[in-house]
Order: sequence, then structure tokens, then C-alpha cells
Amino acid sequence: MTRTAWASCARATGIGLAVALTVGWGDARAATQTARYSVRFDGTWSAATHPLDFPPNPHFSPLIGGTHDAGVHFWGVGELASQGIKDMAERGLTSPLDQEVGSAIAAGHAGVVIRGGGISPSPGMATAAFDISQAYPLVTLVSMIAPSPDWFVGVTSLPLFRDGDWLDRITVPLYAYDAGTDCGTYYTAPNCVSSPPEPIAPNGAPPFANGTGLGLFTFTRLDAPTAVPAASPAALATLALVLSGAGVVRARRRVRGAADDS
Ligand SMILES: [Ca+2]
Repeated sequence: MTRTAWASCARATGIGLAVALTVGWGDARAATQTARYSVRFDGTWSAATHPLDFPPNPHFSPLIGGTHDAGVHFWGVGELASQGIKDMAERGLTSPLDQEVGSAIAAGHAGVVIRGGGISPSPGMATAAFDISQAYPLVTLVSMIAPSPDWFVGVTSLPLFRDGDWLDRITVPLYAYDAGTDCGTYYTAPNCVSSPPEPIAPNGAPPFANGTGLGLFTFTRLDAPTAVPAASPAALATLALVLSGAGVVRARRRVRGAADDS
């Protein structure tokens, strides 16, 4: 029986959904086409984690990204940065990266633009929420390390649908990348155009030589069905008893109602 059918059944018999939840959908439930997630961005970057040349006003720019399929991606190690990635990494702008996701939506390869808060100052926390579908099960999300020449953190093409179902939760450590568009080598370096531009790469600048991460993304599913064990024969028997009992009660009410009319 499908979940919808269970709910209809529960409504029809006048018993609460709680009875249906008691037996649960268990492992038999099919993955939903869509899911809703929150992402919590914990910025841990601080003078304690990255003491070398730690800058004043440490912050992360507003989260920007999107959901998409494997037919498109917005950045990757070894590739030249798009204008959207360049402007995000150098200036903390959410546009035109949002327009690049918008173009992918129009082309049938992306689902939604994801927008969220920034962190100021770091360490700190920001959040975003978004809907995602099996058609566009990958997430790309980025934020500028600021101040910096062209340094950023983020994920690219992170799958939230795996092995036939949506992940309940996934935490991703964040490390610094270099967008390859500015040749500055320290946080507050003056503007320096990389000509020609270099591919995006793990950030080898001195402040990150200690290999310490700058934060975490934690994606948590918001609409997951209640986690319960699979229905046992005993639980199904109990449900059958409750359902038949409910039918008896309804029949008795009809009889009593008829008696009252007489
Ligand atoms: Ca650079």
C-alpha cells in the first residue's frame, strides 16, 4: 500500500495517522521524486586555525549555487573559472553565477538557484534551504574567503540522491580553492590579474599550508518521513484489529442514530 493510500485509509476510518506511522513505511517506501534540504555553513576559519597573516574583517560571502544534473557543472579543479566563479571568488558577488545557473535551468540542466547568507565575521554560521528533485540531484554551492585575492570554498556536483534514496544528512569539510584569476598570494594583496588565467586548483597559498579546513557544509533533509522500523506481522495484525474496531464503532453509531430517530 502506498503512503497516500495509507493516509486515505486512515482518514476514511477516522483513526489518526499515528496508527499508520506506528507500523511505518519501513524499507518498502519508495524514494520521493523531490526532497527539501537545509544547508548549514559553519565557518571555522579564524586566527586560531590559520594564524599566518590572518586578515582583519574575516568573512565569507553569501552562499550561491544551484541544483543540477550531470549535463552541466559550474566549476571544477583543473578548469578555468567562469565569470560567475571569478566574480564570486574575487568580489563575493552572487551574480552572474546566479545567471549561469539560470541559463542551465533554461537549458533543462538545472533545477533551482540556491541562495543563502554569508558569515561575518568568521568564525560564524549561515544557512540556506532549497528543494531538489531526482531530475537535478546534484548541488553546487560556493562562498568567497574574504578578504582574499580569488579564494573560495564550496562543493561542486555533490550528489544528495544516492543508492536509490535521498541522504538524510551529509557533512562536507571545506578547504580553500584558488579561482586562478588573481595572482595575489596573501589575503590583502592588491589586485593582480592572472594573465592568462590559471585553472582552478586547491589553494597552495602560504596561509593554507597547514592543511586545516575552513569550515563545514552540513546538508540535512527537512522532509524525510519519520524514521521507523519496517512493519512487522504483529504490527500489521494490530492495525487490522484497529481498523476493524473502527468499523464496529461506526456501525454502532449508525444503529444508535437510527434508534434515536425512532
Ligand atoms: Ca589566485
